[in-house]
Amino acid sequence: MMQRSLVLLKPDCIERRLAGQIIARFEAKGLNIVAMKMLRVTPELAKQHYAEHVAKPFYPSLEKFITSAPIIALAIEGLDVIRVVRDMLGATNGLNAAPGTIRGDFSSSRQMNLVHASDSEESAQRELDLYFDSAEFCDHELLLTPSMRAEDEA
Ligand code: FUP
Repeated sequence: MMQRSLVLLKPDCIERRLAGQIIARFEAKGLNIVAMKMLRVTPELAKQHYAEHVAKPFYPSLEKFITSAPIIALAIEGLDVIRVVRDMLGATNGLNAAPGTIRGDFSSSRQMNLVHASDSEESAQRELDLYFDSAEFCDHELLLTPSMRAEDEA
C-alpha cells in the first residue's frame, strides 16, 4: 500500500552532521522524499508531537533535547513506507538496535537515537499535519520508478 511517513532527523543528527548519510539511505532504498524542511522544534510543538509521553518522567529531558538544535523534517512516500522506515531505523534504544539499521550503526543511546519515524497510519497523518501544510508537499513520480519495482508491485 502506498503510504507517507513523517521522519525527523533529530538534533543529535544535525549536531553530528549525519543528515546527508541518513537521507542517502532513504534515497538508496528507493523511497520518495515528497517534503523536507529544517526547523527548530518549540516546546509547544514538542508537547504536541510527544503527547503520549508528556506525563512520563523522561519527558522534560526529551523536550530539552528535541528543542536543543534544529531538526530536519521529511515526508517520505513509498510502498508500506511506515513499516519499511521503522525497520530501517531499528530498535528505539541504539544499544539494542541491530547492526545495519540506522540506530544500530550510529547511535548508542535511547534518547539520542538520531531519527524519528511515524509508527502507524494514524500517527503518520497526525504527525504530517503537525509539521507540514498541504502546499508544502511536492507530489511527483520519479522517472526511474519502473527501474525500481515492477508495475504489479504498485
Ligand atoms: P520511537 O517510537 O522508537 O521513537 O520510541 P518511543 O515512542 O517509545 O519514544 C519516543 C522518544 O522518547 C524516543 F526517541 C526515545 C525517547 N525516550 C527516552 O528518552 N526515554 C525513555 O525512557 C523512553 C523513550
